[in-house]
Amino acid sequence: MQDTGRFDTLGRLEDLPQDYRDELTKQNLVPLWPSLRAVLPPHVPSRKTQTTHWPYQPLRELLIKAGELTPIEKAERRVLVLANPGHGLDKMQASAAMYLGMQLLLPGELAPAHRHTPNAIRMVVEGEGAWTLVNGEKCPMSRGDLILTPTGLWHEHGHDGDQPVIWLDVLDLPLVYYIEASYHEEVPSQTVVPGQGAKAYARGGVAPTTVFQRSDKAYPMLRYPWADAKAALLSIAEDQPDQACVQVTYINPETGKDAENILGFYALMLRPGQTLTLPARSPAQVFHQIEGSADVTVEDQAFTLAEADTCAVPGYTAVTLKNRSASEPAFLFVADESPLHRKLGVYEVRA
Ligand code: 1HN
Repeated sequence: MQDTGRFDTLGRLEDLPQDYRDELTKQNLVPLWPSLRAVLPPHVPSRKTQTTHWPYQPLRELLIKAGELTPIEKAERRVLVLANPGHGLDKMQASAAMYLGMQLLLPGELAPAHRHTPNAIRMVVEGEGAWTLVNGEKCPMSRGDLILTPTGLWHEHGHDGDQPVIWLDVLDLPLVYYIEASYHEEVPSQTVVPGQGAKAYARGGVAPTTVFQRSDKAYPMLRYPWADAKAALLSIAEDQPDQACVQVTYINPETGKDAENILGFYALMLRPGQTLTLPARSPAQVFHQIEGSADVTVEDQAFTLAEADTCAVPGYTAVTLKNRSASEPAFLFVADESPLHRKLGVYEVRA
């Protein structure tokens, strides 16, 4: 046989004498070679994340039921976690780095103030009258609004309306927990301070300035109203009729960088009848249907994202989205692990 310099079949654990293996264990040692191919598979990583679809209607029914079964005082945050079965439901992971939860706040309820090391965002799914207070800034919640609660910022949720309010929480909790950096702190309450980033940065190309100083806040903008993101998508689509991917990134308006450090957030518009294939990229992604509906194809799986449905897709996987309407645009919110992959130098797009 010709020597290729390749070692195709590595030794197994069972190939080693039992007394040798026992001695390794006693010394807290393990041989690498039986596991080498598992941790470094050829060309494509192994992924626990499975393509998973969470239709909104059954989830909503169970969440409303949770509102009857569990008072807010017994929950602090009344959330049903969207758990990816590939990771095991008890791990509360949508992907390696992303946590997803659907949270219910009933009229008059208060989810008390705290802060934690994981970064979070809220994508508002239904209801009016709720608000999140983030480091003193009162952020009203309406369908499609994105609200940041980045690492270390105090936040609490309240509700002055008369119908249930539901939102999607996206956190980098699995990653922060994995690196053993996840903890929280409590505070009795926050004082409301005037001023809103959503107003201060509402016009493109100008930034608030005080005696020639720009804001030095790490997170100058906390609420991204859906009306503004949608208007941006519609005007991009109108201005560039040939452009296939009509997408915006939620950014820190002072730095132009991603709004948070670990996960990326985007809004995507599908033109009427459009089919869009997103190339395989290294980060896992989450899609949430804000308006309209889309057929989703991921490898050999196909399903429909109806309004308010959510799905997770593993990294290194192409995704095809088809707007089911021939007359109306469809809008999706996307969360992914791109900022993390880029910072770590492992970000890839595969042709
Ligand atoms: C959290 O703080 C919230 O503040 C929601 O609404 C979900 C999941 C895990 C850890 C912290 C919130 C959370 C969370």
